[in-house]
Amino acid sequence: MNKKELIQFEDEIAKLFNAGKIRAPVHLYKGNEDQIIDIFKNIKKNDWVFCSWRSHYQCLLKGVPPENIKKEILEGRSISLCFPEHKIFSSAMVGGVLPIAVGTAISIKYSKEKNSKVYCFMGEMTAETGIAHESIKYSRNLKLPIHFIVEDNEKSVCTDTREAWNQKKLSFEGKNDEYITYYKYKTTYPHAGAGKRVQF
Ligand SMILES: Cc1ncc(C[n+]2csc(CCOP(=O)(O)OP(=O)(O)O)c2C)c(N)n1
Repeated sequence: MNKKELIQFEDEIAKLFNAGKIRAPVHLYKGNEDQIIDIFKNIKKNDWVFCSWRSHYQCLLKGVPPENIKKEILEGRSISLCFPEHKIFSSAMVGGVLPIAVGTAISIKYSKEKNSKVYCFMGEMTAETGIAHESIKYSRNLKLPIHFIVEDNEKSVCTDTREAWNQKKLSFEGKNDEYITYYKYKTTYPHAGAGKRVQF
């Protein structure tokens, strides 16, 4: 799936949401297409992907058919999209998937099935939580087959993340190594919803 197709998918969901066809929260991406496409060049079919409430792009890039994703979203499940047959899982809890992702990486490390890796996406506010710090530290120290992606849109709902922590440079800002990819993007969508109707 290319950049244009990703944007088209989100724009269609935005229209459906604003028209009142989706009666549950949606969290849309915009402005990070180049970065996320680049990350998915390394993610294979057999790898595991863990996401937050914002996961439409990951599902599309993992190979879930767009019509299946749209169906789930229309049924109100955008916030926690899970497609086990495609090895992609999401949680609407801040930090919710992180220990599950780490546990999956532990299980790969100690099983005979060595041909898969875990990729775990999180926002920059999630990356500042204790559970993120512990998950990343543990994964590095035990050399687990996992890679964390920190996506920085500078906001936690409506709060400026750097202001909230009184911290000019965030904990993983600029990190790009075997265990972490950090990138910044500017979205044109609000935290949730699509600018009209009810916001969460
Ligand atoms: C345990 C928990 N606390 C609070 C929330 C409410 N909440 C939803 S998203 C969010 C902000 C997360 O910001 P960030 O990690 O930067 O991700 P973004 O939404 O910007 O992609 C918060 C506080 C939640 N979902 N779960």
